[in-house]
Amino acid sequence: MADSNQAGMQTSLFGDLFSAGPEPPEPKPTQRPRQSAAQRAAELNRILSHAAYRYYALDNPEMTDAEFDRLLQELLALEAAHPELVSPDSYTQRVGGFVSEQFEPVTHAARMYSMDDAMGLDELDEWLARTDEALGASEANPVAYTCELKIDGLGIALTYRDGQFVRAATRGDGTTGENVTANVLTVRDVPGALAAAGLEHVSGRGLGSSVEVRGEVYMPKTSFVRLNEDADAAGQQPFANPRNAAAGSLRQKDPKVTAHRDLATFIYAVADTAPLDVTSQWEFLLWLRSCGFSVNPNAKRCLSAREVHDFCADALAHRDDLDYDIDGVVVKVDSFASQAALGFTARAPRWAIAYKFPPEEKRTVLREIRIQVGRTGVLTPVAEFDPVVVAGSTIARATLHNIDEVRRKDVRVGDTIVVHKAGDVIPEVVGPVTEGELGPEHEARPLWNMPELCPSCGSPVVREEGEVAYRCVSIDCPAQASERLIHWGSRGAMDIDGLGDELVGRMVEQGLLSDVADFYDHLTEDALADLWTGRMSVAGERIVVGKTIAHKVMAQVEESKRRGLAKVLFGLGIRHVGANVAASIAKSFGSMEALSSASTEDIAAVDGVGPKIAESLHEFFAVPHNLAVVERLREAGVLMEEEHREPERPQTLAGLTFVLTGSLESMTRSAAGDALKALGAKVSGSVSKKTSFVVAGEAAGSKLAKAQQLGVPVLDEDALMHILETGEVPA
Ligand code: 3B8
Repeated sequence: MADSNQAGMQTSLFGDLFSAGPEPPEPKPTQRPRQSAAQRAAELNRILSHAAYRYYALDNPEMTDAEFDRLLQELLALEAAHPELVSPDSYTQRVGGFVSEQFEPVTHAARMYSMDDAMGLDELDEWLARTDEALGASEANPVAYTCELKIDGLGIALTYRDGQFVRAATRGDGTTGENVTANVLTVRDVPGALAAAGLEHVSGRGLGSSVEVRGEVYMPKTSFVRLNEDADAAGQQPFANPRNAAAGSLRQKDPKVTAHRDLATFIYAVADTAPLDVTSQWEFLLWLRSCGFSVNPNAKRCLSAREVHDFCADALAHRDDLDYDIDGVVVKVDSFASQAALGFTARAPRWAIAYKFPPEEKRTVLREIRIQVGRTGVLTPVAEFDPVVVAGSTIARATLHNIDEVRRKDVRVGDTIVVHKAGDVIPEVVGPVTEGELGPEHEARPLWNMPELCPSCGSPVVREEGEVAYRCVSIDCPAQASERLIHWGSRGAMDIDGLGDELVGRMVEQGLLSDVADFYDHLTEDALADLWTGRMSVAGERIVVGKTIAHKVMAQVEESKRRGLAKVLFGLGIRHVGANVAASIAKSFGSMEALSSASTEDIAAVDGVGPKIAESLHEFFAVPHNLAVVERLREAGVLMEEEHREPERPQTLAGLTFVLTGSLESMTRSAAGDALKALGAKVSGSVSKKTSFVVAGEAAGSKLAKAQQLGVPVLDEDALMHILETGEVPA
């Protein structure tokens, strides 16, 4: 941590970047039918509990945060007016969150509270006034408040024993969380040990030299976008927002998967402040930094409501400049002594409040639901609406994912709709506006339906049992062909520069391309240049332009031959095979030859590859047309080996020939063969005098007999494992 950073925290590190803007509008209340207060409270409790379950336990919210907050506020107001309605099991008395059964439960050193929300600056002012009064503030002696950005991540508790990181747990229900230590170990900014500078300020007294710090785990927006691009390319469902992506990543059963996700933390609290020789939140943040934790630099110690307001306005104005989502500002009484004096209610500290930003939602008109045909033939409905500016950029379309989503949201062409950006990044349709006059208009519009024919090729569309997606299964659907070819040339795949969507579309239309091998054995520079010539009017230069572009594209095509197996595999657009999966597989098999003859089990044995992916690859290689395309790629000189096979093991078995027979317990024969080859050995299918060793598994037959007859040494599975581990053959 640099000293300049510490100094910078005295005044917001946003510095001059910030300028105060107009106050945000208050959210509008919704209309609803008359009900008794008790009925409404019961209903709100039911809705909120269900929504919280979807949000916390399933990572699959079905309500916007804004809607949730509004309902919670309504319940709080109702209970304030009718105190008899407050029961111990009311949602307002709960900390929120659920404990999942997948991970071992962990009891927090002290309850992890959540905070009360302030839904507008007025509510924030009320809280500030109340708190000032409770602490006996005066003009001469103002209360200091520390303002922090409210990170929209997942609450996490990190335990250090004797200065060493030993455990990480999610917030859970506030009392009990989930043990996610193995996954958090892969988060790069979580220190493995507390820095000595920090330990100097901890007395061993009372805490058994154990410290539990708290903060948020989040996924940077840029990493979230990349992750979703990969998911999309692999035909997988994208995450709705960075928070869900972080939750999904943190709750992976396999930490290796988490390790490939870019997660980060901001730490801001501790379970027990007593053993620390710091006396305020401000000093505490500095202490956290000196320990080596990531502490958000955009914090400020404020001495008046005015300063707190300015901080909130600055945060709102600059939220788009940050690479992580924030959903408000946390205002805390700075002094630990004052915090202790104020204490806690049943659900939250009295000394802190979460000022929530007004939701950035806009209204617009849904003009069309267009169908996009992807490279796997999936038909995706896309909402096309009048352009609106949301969270700093203009949006005009948003995916509706599938027909179920269209039905769930019940959007109809012509509706006035509410749109926002999920995670401040991805345009999303929230739903139709059905209040007032717009309600009957909405009801009068017809429901939208998936087309029965593919809009690109006119073939009938099918929906397989148990699948949400409708697909065009025609093999000569031009939309699919174009998408596949565009994908092949995309940056993560073969990286063929200059290959725009429009150009590919035209090449397909003109019959220059229909599959990826055509790039290498069919497409010619002249034919490509003719695309422009053919569209020529009278201007002679356009021929030259065509020739220049054609030359460049063909040079790129030639260059792309050397990208290697991982890129080829990803480029082929095999279902479920994203860039990361392709890289692991390429590394593990080394060649297309080895992969195409591998069994599903062999493939599934690769780190990070599940049975679904293995099955999909196996299916791909079972289709003759696909094999033919791969063969043509090979003949055209496209490299289908992975050159960077790391870690390269010493070739200690060079010159030796192995024959594998019978079935092995710990791996398949083919995987064992690859492992031997990785050490430089040759693997043969038949035993001869030249065979160095025969490895005999269970139920070995004629090959074992032949080996014994020829006097070829026979090894059992244990001996094989020893060779694979050490790289050495028995004397
Ligand atoms: C007390 C203090 C909860 C929180 C807190 O960025 C408490 O301080 C809390 F009971 O949840 N999301 C923050 C953030 C969250 C909390 C906090 N400070 N900066 C956040």
